[in-house]
Amino acid sequence: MRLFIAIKIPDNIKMAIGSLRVDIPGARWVPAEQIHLTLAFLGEVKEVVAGGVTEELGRIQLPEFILHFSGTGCFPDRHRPRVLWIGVQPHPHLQALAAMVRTAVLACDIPQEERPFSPHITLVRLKPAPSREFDAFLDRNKNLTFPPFRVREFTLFQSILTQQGALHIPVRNYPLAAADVVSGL
Ligand code: 2AM
Repeated sequence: MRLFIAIKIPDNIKMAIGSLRVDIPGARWVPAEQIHLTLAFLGEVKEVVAGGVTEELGRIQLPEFILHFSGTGCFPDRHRPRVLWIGVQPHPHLQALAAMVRTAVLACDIPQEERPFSPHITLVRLKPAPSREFDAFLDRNKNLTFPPFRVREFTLFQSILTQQGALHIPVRNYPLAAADVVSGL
């Protein structure tokens, strides 16, 4: 099974993000209902390994925290855009969560990329050819903000690839501790 670990985004923010959709040549927009914040991508794993991941993730202990999304940007850069994203303001608990998830995944012998965790919300995947529409979108949305939201859990997802695109199915939610909430502001 193909797995990844992510933070779900509340419906009101997914709708607000979904409403940004405009015509950009070569762009494939992530369907609004699929928008998420990826913590780790596992790829194809055997069912027995998936069982181990489920167990390791269950050991993670971290308090709830508040996240803010703002602005837009692209990977690898504005001149060769492959991914257009919405920015996530840094938060120590988010970094800690990503690090703990990474440790849990590595403990199950699933390789992870070396590059540092760079939190983002993928909005568009596109051919690396900037266009007037693409530039206009980035300029128009560079100061975009969304209501903050409290992260209460993270989720192990299965991704099923179909001819209509990927289906993301939550396998298990892992609650964070409802302790003192640190806003990170
Ligand atoms: P991203 O869009 O946040 O960058 C589910 O498929 C998620 O896993 C995607 O949204 C993507 O995260 C990440 N992902 C998919 N394929 C990947 C790959 N080959 N390498 C790394 N991350 C991948």
